Amino acid sequence: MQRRGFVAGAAALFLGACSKVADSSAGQSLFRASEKWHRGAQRLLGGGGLVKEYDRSEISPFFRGNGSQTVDTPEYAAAQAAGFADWRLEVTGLVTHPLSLSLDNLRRLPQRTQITRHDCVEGWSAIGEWTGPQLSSILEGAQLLPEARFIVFRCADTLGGARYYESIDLDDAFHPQTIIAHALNGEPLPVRNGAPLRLRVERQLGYKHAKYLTGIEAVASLEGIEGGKGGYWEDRAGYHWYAGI
Ligand SMILES: Nc1nc2c(c(=O)[nH]1)N[C@H]1C(S)=C(S)[C@@H](COP(=O)(O)O)O[C@H]1N2
Ligand SMILES: [Mo]
Repeated sequence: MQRRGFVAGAAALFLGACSKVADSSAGQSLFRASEKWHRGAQRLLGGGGLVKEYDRSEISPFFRGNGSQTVDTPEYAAAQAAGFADWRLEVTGLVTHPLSLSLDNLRRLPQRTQITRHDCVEGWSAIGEWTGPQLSSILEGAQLLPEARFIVFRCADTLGGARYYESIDLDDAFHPQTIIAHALNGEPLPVRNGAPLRLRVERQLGYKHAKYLTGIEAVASLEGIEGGKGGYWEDRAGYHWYAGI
């Protein structure tokens, strides 16, 4: 019953967020999606479970930035100057209801806050408190088509001339600790950490946590997307696509 209340609330928010969504069909599809979600969640909780969450006292005094530390375009500078008021997260690909979500839309979804440890392959770690909606709520609103198997994350920054991107499977996409974070340690995300939106996918290494998010795309296969290996570093340096910790 609690779940139903939550889903009804999420449906109302998405109806407000997206004019493409027709009232009754969206409501029904959210119920169906929630049942599917529940099966997935039970499987996950029975299997892998949650990664460790830390105490407030363990938060690192400074969460360093790594890789891109800003987005070097006039558009990003303008967006930053405007407090990211016009930033949109586009939800596209194999979904019934494409969405275009503002930061306000994302802040009004049910929020999850988690204090986790970030591990970078370059040999450093930091503990931070991240807040944002679960990716699962967003995907419930968009309603994945049955062919969807991966979620691709599109970023605003380029590194060495190529756009950063990442991807995860649906197990990680629907994991309770997978969130689209808009805040770090109770403040809007600093630019170096991916303002205004970044992925937290807590069972995997740092390079999977795409910063400067502009889009989420549901796809059936990673073939044909950029270098075809599912991520910026996977394409270039042979990093593993599944970077489980
Ligand atoms: N868009 C984008 N996302 C990115 C990167 C990047 O360069 N661009 N670097 C990755 C790497 S290797 C790490 S360790 C983390 C660093 O996150 P931080 O800058 O918040 O420390 O972001 C990841 N996500
Ligand atoms: Mo990293």
